[in-house]
Amino acid sequence: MHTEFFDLGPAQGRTIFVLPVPYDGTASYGKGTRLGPEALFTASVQIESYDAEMDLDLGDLAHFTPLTPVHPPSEGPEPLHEAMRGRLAEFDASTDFILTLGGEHSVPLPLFEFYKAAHPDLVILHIDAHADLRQSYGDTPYSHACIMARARQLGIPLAQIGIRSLCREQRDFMRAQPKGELLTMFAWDLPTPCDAAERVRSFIGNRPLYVSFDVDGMDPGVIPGTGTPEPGGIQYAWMTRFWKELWLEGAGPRLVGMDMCELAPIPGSQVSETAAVKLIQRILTSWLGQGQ
Ligand SMILES: [Mn+2]
Repeated sequence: MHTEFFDLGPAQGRTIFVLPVPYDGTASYGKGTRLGPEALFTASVQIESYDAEMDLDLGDLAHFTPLTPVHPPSEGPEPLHEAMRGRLAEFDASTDFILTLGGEHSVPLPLFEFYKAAHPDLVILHIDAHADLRQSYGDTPYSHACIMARARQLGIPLAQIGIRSLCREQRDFMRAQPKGELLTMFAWDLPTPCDAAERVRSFIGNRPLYVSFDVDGMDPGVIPGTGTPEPGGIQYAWMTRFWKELWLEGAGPRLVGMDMCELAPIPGSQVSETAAVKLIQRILTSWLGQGQ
């Protein structure tokens, strides 16, 4: 694993801990997300830290402290989650910002628990093609297809963007959620980025925010390197504009942590990891640079 995430020069601004979790044990179709963290590290040092549209440089706002990867000690998601909980015990959820790099989308459950314990009113913003609201899949409630059902079980309100693949059971689950606990923006009915940001801001209010980003929420034309691709996803310009709008003029929510999951690099192509890393950059730049 590389020691540098982005190429930023002297350490300035907010400390971002980077936690690589190279795991694809429950992946149900294409494998390879265990290679995601390494690809994201490699791509990160190739892109400009200056975001020309924002007129902000990530290097002025943040510096990254990579952590050693958490490897699954044995088969199944539960031992991985236990290993992650052990690692997270070294950190303080009320102050430490952890950027988790998956790995598949079963990975961030311990992060949800970690931040929820310190921030009881935590809200998750979930970017994904899949609703991930199955109660169980492949004989485990900890599958990547169930991660947001587990978040709801923890009592965490959920805003979802880009959803376009779900079963009837999940639609019924969505409809049964108490008012104010679930906001789903389906991919076929996306508002403008500005309107979406407004809706998400009013859903979150003053509560702390965790972003859980499955790269397959993006259109496969933008990020083809993922295990369970779905056509008709979010376009790059929409997504980058959304983050910019979310924190426009300092009006946006307080971000406490985030993850980027489900990147499965395609050998010989750097398209997917480059787009994913640029989205991480845009999220952090929009949040940390708000009001500047
Ligand atoms: Mn997904």
